[in-house]
Amino acid sequence: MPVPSSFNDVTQNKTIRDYVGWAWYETQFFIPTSWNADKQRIVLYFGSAHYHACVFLNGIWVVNHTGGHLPFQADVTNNVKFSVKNWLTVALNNTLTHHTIPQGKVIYKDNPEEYPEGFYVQSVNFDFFNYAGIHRSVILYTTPTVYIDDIIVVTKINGTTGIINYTVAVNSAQPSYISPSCYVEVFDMDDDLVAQEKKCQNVINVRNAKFWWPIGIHPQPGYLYTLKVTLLGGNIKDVYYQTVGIRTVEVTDRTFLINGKPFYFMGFGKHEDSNIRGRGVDLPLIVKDFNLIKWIGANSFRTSHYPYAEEIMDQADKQGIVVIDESPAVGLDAFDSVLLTKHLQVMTEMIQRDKNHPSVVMWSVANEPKSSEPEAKNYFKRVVDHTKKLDSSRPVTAALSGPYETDLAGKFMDVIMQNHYFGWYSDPGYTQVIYKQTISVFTKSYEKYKKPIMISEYGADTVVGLHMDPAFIFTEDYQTEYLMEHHKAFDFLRDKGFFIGELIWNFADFMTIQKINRVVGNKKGIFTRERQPKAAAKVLRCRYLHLANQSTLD
Ligand code: E9O
Repeated sequence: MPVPSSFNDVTQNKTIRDYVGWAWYETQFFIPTSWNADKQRIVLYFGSAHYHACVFLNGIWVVNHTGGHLPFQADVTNNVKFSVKNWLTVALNNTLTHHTIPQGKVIYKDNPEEYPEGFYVQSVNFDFFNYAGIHRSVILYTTPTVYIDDIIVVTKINGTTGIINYTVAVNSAQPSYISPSCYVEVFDMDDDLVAQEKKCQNVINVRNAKFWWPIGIHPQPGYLYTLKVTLLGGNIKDVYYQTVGIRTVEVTDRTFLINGKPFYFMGFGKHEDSNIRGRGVDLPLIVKDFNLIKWIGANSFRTSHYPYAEEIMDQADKQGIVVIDESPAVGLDAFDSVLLTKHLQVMTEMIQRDKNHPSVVMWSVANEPKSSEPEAKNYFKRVVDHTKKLDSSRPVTAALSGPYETDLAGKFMDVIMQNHYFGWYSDPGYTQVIYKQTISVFTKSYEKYKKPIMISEYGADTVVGLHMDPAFIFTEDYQTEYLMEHHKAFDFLRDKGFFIGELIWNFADFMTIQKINRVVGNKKGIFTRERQPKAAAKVLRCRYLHLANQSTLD
């Protein structure tokens, strides 16, 4: 099996495509003997592996991880062999249950007259294919034995001064060591040194700073400084380069502010999904997607419905694309303490990984939970409290889809996101209902929550090449008309001042499980799965570029 990739679509074997259970990966590698001579700490790092992973090195267990979308690693200094082959073995299990995030259910069909012996299926609480495999790169890296374990950066702005609040965490593979000191330098994008400090925790002021701005409102979006952290003391030597975007995020009762300026989200819900590699990291695809985002004039996306690869987050930072970082908690339908513990854990891991990305302006804790269930109230209070405890610098949100009247989760959020499908899942074919229903639901929701509100999904399945006029569902003409009706309503709502964004469902067509309302996947893409534009892309491009022109800073 290639790594990184999903295993499902690489072979001609249906059993592998639809596989549920343990899958085994194995590979061999050599390590340079110089790593031994230098007494390096050797770490084995997985960008992600879906879903439960057990890792063995040379036959010895080294680490387990649960959850398919976040990294994990093991110190393998004492497990590796030099001069001879190393064997790396990974057992992966993609089974989803009531107590995994996201949830699923294994259904056994034990009627031998109707089903082959041992037949079972994996049902899932979500609308995308449960791709599995080692989805992101696996890396061996070294550090000195006393090393920089973590860096936390929070930025503020005071007039033209950028304020970088940083904390360096130092760790050691040896039980006792002399605590080193830190030397911290800040370089701008021309590699000029603009500030320096001597402590492992401090505040650095960057005068006349260039701030991190989203694309579309500033001529130089995505400005990044580099924090060079050096450990000093005895023969200790470790260096880490951490990029920093100086920006602030704030929420009032009706606006979303980046660097004190109102920000209007225009973009997409996306997926990590493509032909053959499934959810596996694919660098050309990442670059293509960012080029399409820029071509269409969008400024943001939501990592629906799980944290995306670090390569994607780095691109978002560099290109000034704003990200709503979503946890894998999609479609939760029960809220017990076992699930809660796992949900808190995944929030911890996600914030641990993504806290320093300036592009990440908001944490989305869930998508479409059954938030009218009585247990949802305490559950989401706990999830939001936990998230804010880990990161008080970003607002928290969730994509809600149930009736706002009975929703119990929204009151804990700083921003309300809602998914609505007027003229699609309700009143299909009748685009004339969209304007009124959209205005009505958002106006009333705002009255209930009194918080900034945005649409996090709206969309219509569209089979590329199908045309009909007057528009008919599934045609490109219907998707175009559907969008235009929504845009009229969004403009009305924008004028009211509390409506802060529009994210269309979806960026591109994507694969789902086989079911009778999905014709080889979900076709709500503005682009096809091959990343070619449907007719509606032109409408969207026209709108986004026009709106971006209106919000350009002087
Ligand atoms: C989640 C997303 O992953 N939201 C779904 C998307 C879809 O296309 C899916 O791909 O189905 C839409 C949920 C719609 C909820 C509203 C139902 C209203 C019934 C009348």
